[in-house]
Amino acid sequence: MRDAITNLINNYDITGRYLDRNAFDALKSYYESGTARLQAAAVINANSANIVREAGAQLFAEVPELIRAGGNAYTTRRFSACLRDMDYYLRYASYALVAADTNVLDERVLQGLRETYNSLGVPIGPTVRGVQIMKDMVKAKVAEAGVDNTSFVDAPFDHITRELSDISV
Ligand SMILES: CCC1=C(C)/C(=C/C2=NC(=C\c3[nH]c(/C=C4\NC(=O)[C@H](C)[C@H]4CC)c(C)c3CCC(=O)O)/C(CCC(=O)O)=C2C)NC1=O
Repeated sequence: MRDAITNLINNYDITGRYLDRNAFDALKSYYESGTARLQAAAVINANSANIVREAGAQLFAEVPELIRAGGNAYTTRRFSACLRDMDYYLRYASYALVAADTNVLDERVLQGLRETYNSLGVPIGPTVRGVQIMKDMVKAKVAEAGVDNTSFVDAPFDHITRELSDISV
C-alpha cells in the first residue's frame, strides 16, 4: 500500500533523482492539507453508521426497485450486504483521505470487484450513486466541522466511482 509520500519517493528513486522543487511543492501541499485530512477522517469515524444508513435510505428512495422483489438488494441478507459494501467504501475512503493516495482502494477494494459484482448481478449504476451520496454527506459534515475547502474529500469517492464505471463497460 502506498501513501502520498511513499509514492513520491518511489517515483524519484526509480529514476535515481534527488527530491527537487516539484517534489517539495507536492510534499508541502501534502503537509499543509494534513490537518484537514485528519479532520475529515475523524468526521467519518464519528458518523460512519449514520452516513451509511442515511445514504442507503436515500439510495433506496431514489431507486426503489433495488429493494422490491427481484431487486439486487431484496431480502434481508442482500440488503445487509449492500449496506456493508457502502460501509467498506466509506471506511477505505477515510484511509485514502489520510494517505492522500487512492492506492489503498485499488489494492484492497477495487481489485476483482467487477467480476464479483457481475457474477452476482449487483448493479453498478446504483452502487456508484450510493458512493456519490456518501461523498456529498461527508463533504457537508466536514464543512460543518469547520474545514473551509472540502474539495480534497472528492478524490477517493470519485476514484471508486470512476473505477467501478470504467470496469462496467
Ligand atoms: C473490502 C473490499 C470488499 C468489497 C468491496 C466487497 C464487496 C462484495 N459485495 C458482495 C455482495 C453484494 N453486494 C451487494 C450490493 C448492492 N446491491 C445493490 O442492489 C446495491 C446497488 C448495492 C449496495 C449499494 C449485494 C446485494 C451483495 C450480495 C449479492 C448476492 O449475494 O446475491 C460480495 C460477494 C460476497 C458477499 O456477499 O459477501 C463482495 C465480495 N467485499 C470485500 O471484501
